[in-house]
Amino acid sequence: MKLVFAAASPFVRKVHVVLHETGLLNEVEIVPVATNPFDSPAEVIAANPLGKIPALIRDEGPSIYDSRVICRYLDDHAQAELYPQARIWEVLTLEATADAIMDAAVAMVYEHRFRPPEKVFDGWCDAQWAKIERATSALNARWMSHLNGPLDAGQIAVGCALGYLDFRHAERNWRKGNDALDDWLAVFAERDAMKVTQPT
Ligand SMILES: N[C@@H](CCC(=O)N[C@@H](CS)C(=O)NCC(=O)O)C(=O)O
Repeated sequence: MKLVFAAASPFVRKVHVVLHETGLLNEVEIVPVATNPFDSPAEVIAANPLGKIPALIRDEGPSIYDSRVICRYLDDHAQAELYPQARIWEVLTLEATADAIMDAAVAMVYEHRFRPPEKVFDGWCDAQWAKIERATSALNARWMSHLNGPLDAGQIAVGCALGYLDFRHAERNWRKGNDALDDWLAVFAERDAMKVTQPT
């Protein structure tokens, strides 16, 4: 299998962490690419017509995307129980929450990176950040017992989403008012899989 990959992407990191945690890393060749909404290399489009990463090129069968599908596929392949049936709706909701944080955070980066400066809409970025604030606050208030439970794909996604906020939006300080989540990340970030996949 081949993983279409960029180290800065939080969605790719999620898959990369799952590869480490499930022991599947040696089964996957990493294919580094640079892609953006205006310019996707042919190898990315061949794996995902939407031009987005990650995509997993399988040895048998068509390529699969997006990160949620790939994580679930790898978990199934490794029988790793990162999507335990007993907690499946909570795990999927947690992963969806983390992915939405990533979507909003990446959109803020793109707003500055790809628009001419005079067309950057600060109010729109603030609205994206408001989504992130509501989501991190909900995680802090309602999800701590789940986050502190046995490892699952929802926790991995949250770890990668918060890591991306530190990487790209540190000045907005998601930690303010979210002490429990901050404490949780300090421990979770010490996992080997998180340490070796830090965004660059
Ligand atoms: N829902 C997708 C989101 C993937 C995504 O937005 N990836 C970004 C990189 S962080 C990308 O490929 N951007 C290029 C584009 O939007 O065309 C997933 O979970 O894989």
